[in-house]
Amino acid sequence: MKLIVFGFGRAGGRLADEFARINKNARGGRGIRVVTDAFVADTDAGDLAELKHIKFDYQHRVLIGARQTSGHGLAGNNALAAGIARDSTDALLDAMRTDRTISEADAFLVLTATGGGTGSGTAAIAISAIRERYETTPIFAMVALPFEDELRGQTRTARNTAVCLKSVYAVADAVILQDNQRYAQREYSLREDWQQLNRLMVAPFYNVLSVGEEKKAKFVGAKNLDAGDLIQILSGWTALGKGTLPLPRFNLLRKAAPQDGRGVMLVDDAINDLSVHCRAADAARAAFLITGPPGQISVSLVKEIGNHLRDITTRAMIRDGDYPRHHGELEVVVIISHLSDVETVREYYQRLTEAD
Ligand SMILES: Nc1nc2c(ncn2[C@@H]2O[C@H](COP(=O)(O)OP(=O)(O)OP(=O)(O)O)[C@@H](O)[C@H]2O)c(=O)[nH]1
Ligand SMILES: [Mg+2]
Repeated sequence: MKLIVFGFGRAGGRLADEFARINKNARGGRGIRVVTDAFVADTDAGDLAELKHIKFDYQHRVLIGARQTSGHGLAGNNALAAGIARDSTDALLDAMRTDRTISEADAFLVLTATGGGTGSGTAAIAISAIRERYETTPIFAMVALPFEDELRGQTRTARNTAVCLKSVYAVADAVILQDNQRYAQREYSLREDWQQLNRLMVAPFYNVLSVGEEKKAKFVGAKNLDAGDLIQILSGWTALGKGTLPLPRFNLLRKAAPQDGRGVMLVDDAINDLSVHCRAADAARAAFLITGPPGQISVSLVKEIGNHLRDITTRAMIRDGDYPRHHGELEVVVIISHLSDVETVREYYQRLTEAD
């Protein structure tokens, strides 16, 4: 699957930059493209300048609201951002107009944090504008939710988050939730290290986007997971997680034992790793991709993974694929989508009604 990514605000811009980076890896290491083009819009000129992989021109790094903020950001004012976004939709669409790669992309991915001003206020308006122009291309959003300590006594962050979630959910085909707090819980240092945090958030996409783009027969598995499958699965509130299992060297030579529990372990690891706290049983759709050295992906392993995921999602329609690529480890990425309930989202909405 090939994406056009569009990041808004500081976090959105850095996440877009990270997608641009994995695309460079995919091109260099695999000879395929997973991102056709990457754009960023921000009210903060300094943050735009800091990005490393997004093309360095004003069409790919779009400064918006310069008149209102003189390039210094909005310090969390998401209402002002919405106004700026409405005035800037032409500039945003113009940035893409000259882009010949748009027609090659399978979907848009809009990226933002929910807690700030610029990204949280801009994302939904941008999605609507993109939708009007490119009617048939799916538009997915991926949003970074704030750390817990940002919510203490700071009602603006919580409020921005609720407003952003509501507005983006209303217009995007799917909203992938990435809770910063989930990552900080696992490793506190991620609270300080943005680059590492963003790498972890984007990492599950590398194989998931690559698998459907592989042309060489030896890298094509028994069952593909391509753009069509992903578009069918991605819908509404969505979470994803990655489970890995290192393979001892000697294991590579051995035939994998049938249904030996590794599939269950991989799925449980991925579910523990989900990008937002939610219940797999609330998902109406799900997908998994198993990546690993060819000899290690047996029919029985794929079956074991599928059965376990079916057990824990109970009612989800499941798409799956295998990708004979990795060396040295097995990786399973699980996507659970069309979630009927996400506790974290519910809590933000509740805070909003309480505050009013
Ligand atoms: N995952 C992730 N979260 C980030 C990053 N930078 C900031 N955040 C989070 O994003 C929220 C703030 O959003 P920003 O993206 O900085 O804000 P903005 O959209 O630029 O808006 P203003 O600067 O307020 O106009 C906070 O909850 C931060 O914890 C990042 O690089 N990655
Ligand atoms: Mg900013």
